[in-house]
Amino acid sequence: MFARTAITVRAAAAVLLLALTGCGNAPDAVAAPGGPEGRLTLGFSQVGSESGWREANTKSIQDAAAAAGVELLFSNAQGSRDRQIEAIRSFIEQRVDVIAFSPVTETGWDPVLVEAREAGIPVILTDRAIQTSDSSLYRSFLGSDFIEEGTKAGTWLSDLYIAAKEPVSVVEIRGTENSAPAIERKLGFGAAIAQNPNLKIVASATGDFTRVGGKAVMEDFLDSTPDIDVLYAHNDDMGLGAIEAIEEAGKVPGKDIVIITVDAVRDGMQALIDGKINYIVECNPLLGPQLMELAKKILAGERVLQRVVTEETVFERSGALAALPDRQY
Ligand code: GYE
Repeated sequence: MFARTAITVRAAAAVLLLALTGCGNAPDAVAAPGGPEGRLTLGFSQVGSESGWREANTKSIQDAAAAAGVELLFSNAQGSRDRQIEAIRSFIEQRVDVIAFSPVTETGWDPVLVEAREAGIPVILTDRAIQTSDSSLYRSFLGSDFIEEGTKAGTWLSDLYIAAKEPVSVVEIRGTENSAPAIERKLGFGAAIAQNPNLKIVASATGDFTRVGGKAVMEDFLDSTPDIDVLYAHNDDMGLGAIEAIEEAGKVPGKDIVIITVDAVRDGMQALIDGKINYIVECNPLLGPQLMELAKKILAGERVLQRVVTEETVFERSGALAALPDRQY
């Protein structure tokens, strides 16, 4: 279903999917929640703890479960797909009411999701999508539109260099290989900067969404690539790691090299205020309350949308200054 030959194909498929499903799945029979005192039991497999975004996401899910009276079985896969599959199997064995997970990579999920379906346990994807030919393997996917995030980053950059007379060298630090956000943030960005023929991606490598990874990749880029004008990092943490490398190389981040990141976590926003990052595309990690609501609705046999997109904005310095004091993450 997730063909990516062109963004338009994907968008059209999404519209078609909504039309075919009539904006949601058929309701299931009402199941009796099986946790202590009849509470809903939710098994959640988290990607890991690679970034500030992930920490905020974990806290949001744990807080929302407590507030909603949901019995949460939380498992951290530390970046391993195999560990996520094991966690999902153990949730099936424990006969939880609902399984939710944030898939570390896009592929390889069908067999374990078939097992969940055979056990009659509904699955919700949060944050990241999967590639599957059978979209009935999950009931809903709650998370950001990563193509849109990449598009916002690329459009801002295209506009910034609208009057450029010379080629602009862009380096890219990608997220975890084969993860939905890394694939789609690249796609959206690439399509948007194609509008400005002066912009060229001269180097691209993965920093695995971590600060350490971002720093190491930027060190390599600074050694191997002359005259870098722009850095596009797929998250704040990798951008912050890259900033360390840039400063250690005697350059001024935000001035000698224009920096764009995604997430808008507190440390990223502070770097934007300090002039070290120039533009941040927001990615909202506070998915917990919506996840609890979806789980309860599914269990009550209500219809839910198969795709729930989170609302997000973008920040330049002035916006970051205004938003930071009230920021939860
Ligand atoms: O942007 C990054 C994290 O999947 C949206 O994963 C998430 C991404 C987020 O580690 O910081």
